[in-house]
Amino acid sequence: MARHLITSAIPYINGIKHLGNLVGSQLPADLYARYLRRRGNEVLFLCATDEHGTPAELAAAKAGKPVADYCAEMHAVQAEIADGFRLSFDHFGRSSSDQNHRLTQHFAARLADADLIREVSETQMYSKADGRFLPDRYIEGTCPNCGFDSARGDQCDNCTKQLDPVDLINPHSTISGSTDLEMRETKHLYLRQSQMKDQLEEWIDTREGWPVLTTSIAKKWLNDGDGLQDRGITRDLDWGIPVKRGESDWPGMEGKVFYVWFDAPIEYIACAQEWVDAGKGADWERWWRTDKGADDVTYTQFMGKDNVPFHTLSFPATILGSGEPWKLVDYIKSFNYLNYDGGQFSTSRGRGVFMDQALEILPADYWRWWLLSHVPETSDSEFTWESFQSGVNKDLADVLGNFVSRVTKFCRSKFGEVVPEGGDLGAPEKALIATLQDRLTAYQSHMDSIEIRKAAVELRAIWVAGNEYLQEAAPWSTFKNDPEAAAAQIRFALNLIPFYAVLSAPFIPDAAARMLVDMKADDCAWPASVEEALTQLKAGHAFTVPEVLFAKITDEQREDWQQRFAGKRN
Ligand code: B3M
Ligand code: ZN
Repeated sequence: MARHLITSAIPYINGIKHLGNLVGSQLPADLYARYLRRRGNEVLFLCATDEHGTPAELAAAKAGKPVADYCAEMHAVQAEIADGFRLSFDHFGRSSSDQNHRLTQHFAARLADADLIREVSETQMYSKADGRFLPDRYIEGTCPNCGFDSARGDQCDNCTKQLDPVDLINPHSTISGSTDLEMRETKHLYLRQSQMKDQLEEWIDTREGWPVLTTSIAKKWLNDGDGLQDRGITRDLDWGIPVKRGESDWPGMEGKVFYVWFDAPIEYIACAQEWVDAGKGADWERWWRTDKGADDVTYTQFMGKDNVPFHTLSFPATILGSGEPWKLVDYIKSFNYLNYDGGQFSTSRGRGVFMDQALEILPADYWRWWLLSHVPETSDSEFTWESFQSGVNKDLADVLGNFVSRVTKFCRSKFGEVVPEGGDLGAPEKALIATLQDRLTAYQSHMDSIEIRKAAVELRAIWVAGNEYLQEAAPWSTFKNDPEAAAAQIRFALNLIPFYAVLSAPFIPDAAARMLVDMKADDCAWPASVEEALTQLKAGHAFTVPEVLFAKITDEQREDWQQRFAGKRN
């Protein structure tokens, strides 16, 4: 049994995420995890909340709560919503866990021992109005690289360049808006990434078949200007992981914490420890330590493109620099952005659909199907209500749902809720089996290579093929002259239902589960041969006609939602 470690970028704790966030990491990661499990692999699928840094502090301040309380509450909220979307994490951890504190401090010690950390006395932006230093999101200004006017202190969201607050043009405090900023002396730790440039570049150059989006971003920052820059990994903040060298104090670093982007990826490892400590697993090292069996593991990470520099450069620098046998990522699947109805999703302006709202109006499968079949894989893509309505109504209701309903209802009316006796498979059935065998092979190969849109197209074609068969075989006509032949057609068509359910489960797990339960076929395995799979339900096997699997979205609903989500949440 092959072993797969899968991580999704860990969402910031600072509020409920929108559908653009969901489709950029957690949802495709879940699709892949569900697929690999169904194919019989051993999978460890991890995600967590990213609880440190300025996003957490700012959000807690806005909510008027102590940061620790705010994080605990929001973690529970995000966990519940993840559950609602059926994200099948083996563990949903917290970057503020004790495990991550210890591990982050451990990595810092190893890097310092390897002479990969230097202490820098530098001047940082200090706001007199706010009485504090302004790291990262506490400061915004114009990006020196692309001119975007709301670049943050640590990164430009427009061009993905990693920044330092002092790089920004026309900076201002995001707490008070004050531009009365001055440079004050403070001491920080820097990770000497520049020392590791060649090692990182060699590692990236030897990765096979990585998406261009991933490698091009990595190469860009490796060779940008003077090459890979050292990165500050500490901050003047209250909330975070205290700067320590292992268990020892770090003289001069009192009262400082590690930069959120230093400890967040380490949480991928700490999360596996949390998973064990929560009693859900027995051994985390066989997933993460190459000296303890993890070299047999295939490790795939999922993330939006803005997160790529941290996963191709900073985190590998931490891992490689430690000199310890940690597992490095094998494949990074990165995504472009999903836009919303002619603009961008906006958390601050409440523009677009947020995860909690989505589940209030429709079941998870509807969203999963549309989002995954429109995932921004090769370019940015756009959510429009028209496209969503048409995806749900045509693909789910008219094609898959309708097939299941026609077949089961016709059977019930003529033969009862039981698979009928009938003749052998004829030429049309054998032709469909051959078509489906080819399509299954294509579907598997797209899923194996995580080409999600292609996989969705293939899955839909598999559903369509069943509808076309039904249309041509027309058992309702056959029945008039030859009830036995009609019975054989229906028996064959009934067998397509569990087959569809198993193949569709990674995309639409709830509907798939219902189909299997109603067909009393919940022990169905991934099909090795289509012919075998389609003769599994024998004559005499009882089933229940499923409830309507997918309700159509009406024009009225669509218009109503379009207005409701146009902006100004709260
Ligand atoms: N929390 C950014 C984001 O949510 C960040 C990802 C961390 S992955 C280690 O987009
Ligand atoms: Zn920029």
